[in-house]
Amino acid sequence: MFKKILIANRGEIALRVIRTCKEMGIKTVAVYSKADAESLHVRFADEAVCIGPAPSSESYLKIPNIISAAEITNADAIHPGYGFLSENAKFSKICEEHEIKFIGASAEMIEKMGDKATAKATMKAAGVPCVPGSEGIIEDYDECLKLAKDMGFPVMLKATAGGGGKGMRAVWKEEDLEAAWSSARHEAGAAFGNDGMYMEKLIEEPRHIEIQIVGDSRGKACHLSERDCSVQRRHQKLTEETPSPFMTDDLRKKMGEAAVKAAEYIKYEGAGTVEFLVDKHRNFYFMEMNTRIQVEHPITEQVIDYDLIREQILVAAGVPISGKNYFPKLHSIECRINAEDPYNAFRPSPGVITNLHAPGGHGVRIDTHVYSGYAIPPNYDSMIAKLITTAQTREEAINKMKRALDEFVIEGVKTTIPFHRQLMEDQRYTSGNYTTKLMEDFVMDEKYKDEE
Ligand code: MV4
Repeated sequence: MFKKILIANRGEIALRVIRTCKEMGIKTVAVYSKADAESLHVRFADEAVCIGPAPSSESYLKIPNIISAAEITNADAIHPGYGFLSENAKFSKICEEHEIKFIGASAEMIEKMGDKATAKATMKAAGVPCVPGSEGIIEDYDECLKLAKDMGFPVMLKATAGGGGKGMRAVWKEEDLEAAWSSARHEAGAAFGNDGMYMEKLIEEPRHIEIQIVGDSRGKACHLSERDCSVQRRHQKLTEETPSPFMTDDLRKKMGEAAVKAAEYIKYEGAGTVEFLVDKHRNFYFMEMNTRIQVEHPITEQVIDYDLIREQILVAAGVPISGKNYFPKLHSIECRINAEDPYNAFRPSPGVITNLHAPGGHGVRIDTHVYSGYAIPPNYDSMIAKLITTAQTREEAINKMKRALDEFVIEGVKTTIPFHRQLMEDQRYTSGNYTTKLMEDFVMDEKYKDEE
């Protein structure tokens, strides 16, 4: 087993990894930027190394600084968390070259799954259902037009290097195709330095349902059921839940089997997520595979009583998995509490938290790095806490969430708490009958505003 793990991340996920390491008797090294000197991950780790100034590009993304920190402290593994270097093939490779175990995917795997057209072709070969569309990259506009006409509108143009909706266009009729093709291609080229495009049939009003998987070094994989992540705004998830209110036992079995097939086909090692689009007829299609631990992993942990970070560490150390699949026994919901103003287009609201009271009680979990007096730096993403409630049923988990949101006091900055209060009472949410379109016409009601 590893003796010392360096955590190449910040915020709540750095703390989350440190907690499991402590429970496993593994020493920890925190790295931090100058903006994070007062952060809890620095305080709770056994050692801490400053790796540069506030901008991520000069600290949390600076590979030589992180490798140096690992070498100075004699860390034998690096946990990258999510974001930053977690899906950076070069970093994974450099760790390997320095004989530091990267607790994540191999460079080869990251490259294969990071290129969406390649990932899709791989999954199709594995026998995982994919959205009908082009065979790989489209050569030119002539081919694009022919494909769209053969397939029939509406279609979706996607950038192979894409993610977060960049370089993606839904096209409903032929006269809009050429403009969409060229603007999506330019957007992708500028954003990723890769303007490769592919095409799919548009899935209307889909749900985003993902399957958590774990694979081991013997090539065996298992799944840990689904998370419904359909509540998103501009490709940012706001809340997630498991089980999905749209799920059936039969669909869970099929999607779980497809995800395991995907993982075993590529001999996936570690924790990963296979994302699917699910249409209104409960057809499901492979969308993307994430080769990292995800923000929303705690809801899975809550309903199947399993520590995913511990499992990542064990698998990275070569311990085989049990091989059995896991099914939810409870219902769990996560609300991402961001320092953003939901009444002002979710604009970031950095600053000092002047007063904080976190909710508690049965079935309430909070993963956070913030405290009263903490200054939220403007340099990083705005998530400051994850509020997770778990109960026997969805209705109870929602009621518990409402209660916990009402107890939560965060003063000094605007937060998304009022949004979540409203969502938990929105009929579209409470009925469970929501899709990725939910946020398109969501209007904040003043009555959920905190009194000032
Ligand atoms: C789609 C789609 C409809 N049809 N593909 C958005 C991000 C990217 N990774 C894939 N996405 C989509 N792909 C086809 N063929 C709709 C989306 C989509 C979406 C997917 C999941 C969650 C939220 C979304 C919001 C808008 C569009």
